Amino acid sequence: MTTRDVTGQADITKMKVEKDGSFKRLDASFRNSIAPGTKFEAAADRYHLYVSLACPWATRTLIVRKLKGLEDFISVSVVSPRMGGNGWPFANIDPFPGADADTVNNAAHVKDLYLGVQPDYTGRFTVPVLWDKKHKTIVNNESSEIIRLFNTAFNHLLPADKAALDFYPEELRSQIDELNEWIYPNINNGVYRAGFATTQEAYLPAVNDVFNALDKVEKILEGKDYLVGNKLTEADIRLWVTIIRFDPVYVGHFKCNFRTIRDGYPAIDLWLRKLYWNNDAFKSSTNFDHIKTHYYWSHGSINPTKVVPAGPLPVIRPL
Ligand SMILES: N[C@@H](CCC(=O)N[C@@H](CS)C(=O)NCC(=O)O)C(=O)O
Repeated sequence: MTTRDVTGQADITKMKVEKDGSFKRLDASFRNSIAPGTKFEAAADRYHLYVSLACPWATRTLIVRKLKGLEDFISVSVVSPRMGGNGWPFANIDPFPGADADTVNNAAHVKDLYLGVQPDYTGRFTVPVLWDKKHKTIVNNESSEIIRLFNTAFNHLLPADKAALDFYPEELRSQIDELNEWIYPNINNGVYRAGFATTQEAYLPAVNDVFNALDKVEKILEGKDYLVGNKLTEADIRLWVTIIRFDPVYVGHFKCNFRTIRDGYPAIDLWLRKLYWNNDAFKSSTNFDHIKTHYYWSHGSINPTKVVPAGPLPVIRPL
């Protein structure tokens, strides 16, 4: 552990923005793989996933864990959505409905996991965290890499039908990569660039990027169930976690209010609702109470009253 003052790293309201008022996301720090013959090998009951049900990046990992049938291989702890001065708390500190205590490390906050592994860690204390119970350390804290690990690393231990599921298939990789390349900066991270901007000059280009990219996605999804290759891929999963939060949070809290998804983007909205209502991996990984509470409660610089809006009603429309 450490005796350093880490409030600047843990408290989102003290997060530094760039001089021009724009938000730049730091790269994740723990980037290991799970592979045969390495320090981290696939095994049953060895790995643990720390998530927030509010966090879009963490939700990607939960969806892929469920789709691949990895529930018995990778246990999960859900933090409280109320991220405060010490970052994400576990339920023993903040018993929010649906939050868990940390039964693996007995941590009070997610920051304790990072500082326990690396006392001089200077990054942010983010979720998701993929934890190795054998070496008592962090394997990876970058969701885009964790979903690729889940996609293949446990295949030899899984039943054939689950092993065969491939959300990053060889033949579609270049198309998936190409989509990820503009969807990530303009939509996934674009909503944060708009919402965390502290000047009009930083906000305006960011919000324009979001809606220009949504216009592009709308065209791609017209008459289609999936973004690429007529099958579910990681490109859908990566985009979906942002779109499901759009009307409930990003329209209001992050000022992304040119249009809502439900009334402005019929093809995206249908794709969103079909995945939510027809595929339990998506629905069971979504908790609107955690989502709304987290953003409106935790970002004191954007919403100092912490009042959580009651709408939209319904939070997602039926099919
Ligand atoms: N690159 C990371 C980003 C994860 C991330 O930013 N998570 C947010 C929650 S949505 C977080 O934990 N933030 C805490 C903080 O910055 O203090 C990933 O995709 O896994």
